[in-house]
Amino acid sequence: MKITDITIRHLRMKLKSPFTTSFGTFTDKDFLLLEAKEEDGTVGWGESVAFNAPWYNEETLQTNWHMLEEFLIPLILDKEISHPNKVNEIFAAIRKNNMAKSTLEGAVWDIYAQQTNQSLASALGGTNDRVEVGISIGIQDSVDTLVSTARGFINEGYKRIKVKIKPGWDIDVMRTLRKNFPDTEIMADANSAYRLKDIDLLKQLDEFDLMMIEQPLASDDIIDHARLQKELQTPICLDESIHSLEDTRKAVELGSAGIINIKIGRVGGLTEAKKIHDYCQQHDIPVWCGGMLESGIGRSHNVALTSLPNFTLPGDTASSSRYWEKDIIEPEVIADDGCINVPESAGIGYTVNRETVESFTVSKKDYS
Ligand code: OSB
Ligand code: MG
Repeated sequence: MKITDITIRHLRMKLKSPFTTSFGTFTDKDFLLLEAKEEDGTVGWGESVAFNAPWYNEETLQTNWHMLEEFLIPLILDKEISHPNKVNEIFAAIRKNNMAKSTLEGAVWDIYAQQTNQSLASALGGTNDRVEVGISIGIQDSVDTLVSTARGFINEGYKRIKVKIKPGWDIDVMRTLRKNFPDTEIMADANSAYRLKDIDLLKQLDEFDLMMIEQPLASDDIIDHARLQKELQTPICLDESIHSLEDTRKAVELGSAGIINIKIGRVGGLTEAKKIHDYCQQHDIPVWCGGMLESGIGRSHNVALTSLPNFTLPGDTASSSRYWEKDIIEPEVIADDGCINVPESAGIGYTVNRETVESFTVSKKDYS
């Protein structure tokens, strides 16, 4: 295939309610949407999960735009691409910038799935037609609010509750949550808010029978996580520290994690995400698909990826309506009783509503 035209748009969508992590609060979601057109007119979409500031990792919406415009798009435009799994080889000379790479690679996968008349899930080798999801709850103003918020999502059927923690919002919060919901699958995500010196505090979390604790230590660490895991009963799940299959192999060999969170953008695209999935499957490491407060495009890619067989733990891809008054795809992503049906039609299996996309567009630029 040959990509002849690309459009990048900066979209801003208002979140229904603010989302707070240990690194900051989101009220709006600013992100890049990439539209690519193949020679035969087929259109594919990719979403960048980079935020507008470098809190989660070093990439931002603007650095992604720069990388795409100056380096990545010129490597793809009007060049013959034999298969979407070759895109990250084409990008190999460019270091890191995984979220930028993933934005373009995702659109190429979408085009390929449509041209071969299969769902994106099937194109990736997915086998599950219904995937389980949980919900990620940000840091709240009070524990009472957290408990009532969690109760609402549990009643909606979400398969597990993930709670953001940070120093001062951790042990007592998790104790109260466990007391209120003795039979619910619960986990905590620290987004790198602790260090190895906090080991005695982190060990107290073992008491609450959590499914896992996600990324307790530094965002670039796999050494201290291995030391911590030896002292903890609760499995550690790595998010921020995993950027590639190689990172995964090293973390698994060191014993830094018992579970891996796969985010397509963080690892540079669907091809690398699938490789990590396959490696973890061979090594009995369960995986789940993380979320980045995506719009419908990113959400649809997450659903397709989650259809692979080793996604045995509920992901973070909740219903569109948990985040947005109106999403940019139709139908919206719907989790009913905590499960999403994987679309079977060709490509991402959802239709992009161009009018809605335009209404959220802050700026755009064409490349051809
Ligand atoms: O660490 O998984 C994370 C949101 C923003 C940045 C990082 C993370 C998150 C979430 C929310 O946990 C996941 C979602 O609902 O999309
Ligand atoms: Mg996380």
